[in-house]
Amino acid sequence: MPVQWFPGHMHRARKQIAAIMPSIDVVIEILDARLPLFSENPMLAELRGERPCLKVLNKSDLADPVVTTAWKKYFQSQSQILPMDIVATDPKITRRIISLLLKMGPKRKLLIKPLLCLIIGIPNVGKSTLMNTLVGRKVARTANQAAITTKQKRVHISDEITLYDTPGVLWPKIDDPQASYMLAGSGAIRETAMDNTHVATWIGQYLMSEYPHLLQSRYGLDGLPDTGVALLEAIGKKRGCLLKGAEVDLDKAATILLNELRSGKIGRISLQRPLP
Ligand SMILES: Nc1nc2c(ncn2[C@@H]2O[C@H](COP(=O)(O)OP(=O)(O)OP(=O)(O)O)[C@@H](O)[C@H]2O)c(=O)[nH]1
Ligand SMILES: [Mg+2]
Repeated sequence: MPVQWFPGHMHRARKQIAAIMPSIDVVIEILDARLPLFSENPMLAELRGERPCLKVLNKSDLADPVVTTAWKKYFQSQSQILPMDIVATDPKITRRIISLLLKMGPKRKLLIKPLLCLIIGIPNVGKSTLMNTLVGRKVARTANQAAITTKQKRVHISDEITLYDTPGVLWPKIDDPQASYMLAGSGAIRETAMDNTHVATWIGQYLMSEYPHLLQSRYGLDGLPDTGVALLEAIGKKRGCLLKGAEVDLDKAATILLNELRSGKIGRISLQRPLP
């Protein structure tokens, strides 16, 4: 199912990123640690070109740690790229990131011209959260919904570094069905742009194959069914999501599964693994 969700503010954001890129010293690209390649926007890679790039695998507290280690190795092999896994809400990351940015940028008299750093990434990966953490106070609104930031924002974090936060940008058409379902499952696509039950059915199937024990323990299931729809029915029954005539409300069960996946209640789950 191809997804087309590219509202007007994303068009504008893409143009603004292209306009400012020539003056940028270091790019901080935030990927979702649970699905690093699906969350890597090819359009942004083109705009970034050969600029030094700190690839931040954010929300690593929600991802399977073994898979995250494999992803860091994968990105280490790319030139001009430094990968690190973080939790953007954790103030302990600040010193490390700032010292890396200063090392990666060109050497110059910083007090005269601060290093210009641009935070980019798809919606809801934690760009504004990272900006707030690096600045040490709340300068940008954050929320667990895609497309919260709609305007580029500049903040001086010290005499040495100026940081730009940008609106999350997807690409005009996501053709790969697996990518679109996983992106929706992670929370990067507004729920109005995709069918919740379809997404949860797909994600449910994936979880049954990759993380069966976490599913069974979260929903108190003795065994697992064969299909994603049957899984939603089982979850709906356990949680009392019933319509008239004892039929399961699949939409409610889908919302439960997706919300509990996104908040980490099911466990630490990665939605993509590097190819062996
Ligand atoms: N568990 C967890 N949640 C995080 C982390 N970083 C950010 N979040 C949450 O993710 C949600 C989205 O964060 P934002 O900073 O608004 O994301 P954004 O990339 O700026 O999103 P847009 O402005 O819509 O593009 C918020 O609810 C944050 O609290 C993290 O490392 N771990
Ligand atoms: Mg934001």
